[in-house]
Amino acid sequence: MPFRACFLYIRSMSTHAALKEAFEQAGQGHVFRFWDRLIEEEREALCAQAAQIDLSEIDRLVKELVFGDDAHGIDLSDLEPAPFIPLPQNGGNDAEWSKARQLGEEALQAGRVAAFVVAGGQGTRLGFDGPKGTYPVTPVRKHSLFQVFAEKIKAASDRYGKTIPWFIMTSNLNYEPTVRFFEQHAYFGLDEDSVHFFQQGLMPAVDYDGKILLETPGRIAMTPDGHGGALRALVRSGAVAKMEESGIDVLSYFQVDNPLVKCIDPAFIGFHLQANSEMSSKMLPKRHSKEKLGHFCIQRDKTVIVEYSDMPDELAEATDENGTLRYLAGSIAIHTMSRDFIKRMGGNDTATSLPFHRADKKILTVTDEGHPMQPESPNGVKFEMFVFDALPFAKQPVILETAREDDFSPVKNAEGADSPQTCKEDQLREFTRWLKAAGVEIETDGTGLPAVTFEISPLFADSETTFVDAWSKLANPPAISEGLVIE
Ligand code: UD2
Repeated sequence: MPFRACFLYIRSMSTHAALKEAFEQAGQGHVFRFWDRLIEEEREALCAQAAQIDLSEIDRLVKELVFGDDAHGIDLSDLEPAPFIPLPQNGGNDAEWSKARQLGEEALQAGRVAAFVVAGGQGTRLGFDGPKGTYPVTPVRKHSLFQVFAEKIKAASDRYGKTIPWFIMTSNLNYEPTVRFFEQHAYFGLDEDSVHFFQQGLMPAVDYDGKILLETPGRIAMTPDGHGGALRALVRSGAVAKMEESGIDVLSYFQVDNPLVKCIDPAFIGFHLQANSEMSSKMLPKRHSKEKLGHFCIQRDKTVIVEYSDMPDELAEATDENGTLRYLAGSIAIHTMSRDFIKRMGGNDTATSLPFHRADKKILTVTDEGHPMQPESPNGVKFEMFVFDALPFAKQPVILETAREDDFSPVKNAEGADSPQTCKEDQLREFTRWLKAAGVEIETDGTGLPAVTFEISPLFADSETTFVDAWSKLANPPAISEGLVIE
């Protein structure tokens, strides 16, 4: 045997022996059951995966979340609806909003803010093959979600005179194609050095007997650890250190599926800073009790979000004397976080570690003979952390109302609610409102949907105010017609 092969062989045998022993003691020795038929590289890779797994954590999670009485492990005691700061048009104080906006703008001009998108999910519901951020979402040009965000971030950077760095969390499922997509599109006009990709952590999936699943005879089924893994990953990837070096202390967090999001919202940043908050979140009134948005609640003086699927019907459906939902405030997963909070939450202190949630999934695995097996119904459990579980740890959390039509229309499902069709229509309604605000007459149906499909580039305008201003400066404003792109 050549020297290197011999060295690798001896090393993998000794690593293997130690790992196998530890896995056997933890009742997970089956992970190595195909060892004899693996080639050297596969053995190395399997050992590398196995070495990442915290067996005592898996043992605890299996006991709590797979076998536990309350398998979802959610504490629903003492919940009350959470208060929020309303929009000016809904009773909020105009002067306070202006002051907050100004404070946020000052922070942006001082270069204190970075953008952050979580894009490590699989997007299985949409049935789109590829990283979700590459989904062609705009009505005319079919620009990708990533391009929309990139252009909004560029527009804000130009407006405030400071480059806004952008952190992008991917996972083992989509890191390479995501980076390639940005390279192919020349970073959508952003400075390449201001875009930072990193991967989130992984957790092994287990079957209903609590046994770690193999994806192939030589590979453990490892899956992303949920968007809550962002806090650890921001620290471990060096993103927090980068923020420190460049004087950034505020992170604007959003999800990859929502092209309407104000990636950078000065008023939101301002309210967060003014309150000395560590983590702030946007809310909007739920359309109905079953809308798939987490519920903002207060639980024993702490602000918490209870995911819609965990909220008991009698609470979700409860109404006040006016017939309004008691738990009206829905979370649209837009947050502002302070850098030091991320550092504290993403470190190794178990006192600040986020809980794991159980997700029952169809997990590709192998038969006893080692043949691939794609299950037709859920065959196991993934463990995921949710970023909003950081809220109860945050000092002075602010919950701020936002207008749905200006901030939220996600692409989640192939059809029906939150689909490409509803999202396209919501983009068109927003563009139309901006045109009307600029005094342009445009025919719409009763829902504000225009008869023609057109598009406004975020580089032309990214809000009603910026649109009205930019439009007023056009020497020859175009007629609004099918396929028009205002850029
Ligand atoms: C989320 C919220 C829901 C509501 C809704 C608004 C949870 C559990 N629920 O529901 O309350 O706010 O959004 O749209 O968050 N992701 C990762 N890594 C992972 C898993 C997910 O980066 O391991 C990203 C994913 O790429 C996406 C975001 O997190 O950008 C949301 O993921 P989702 O589609 O699973 O969340 P959803 O729609 O169930």
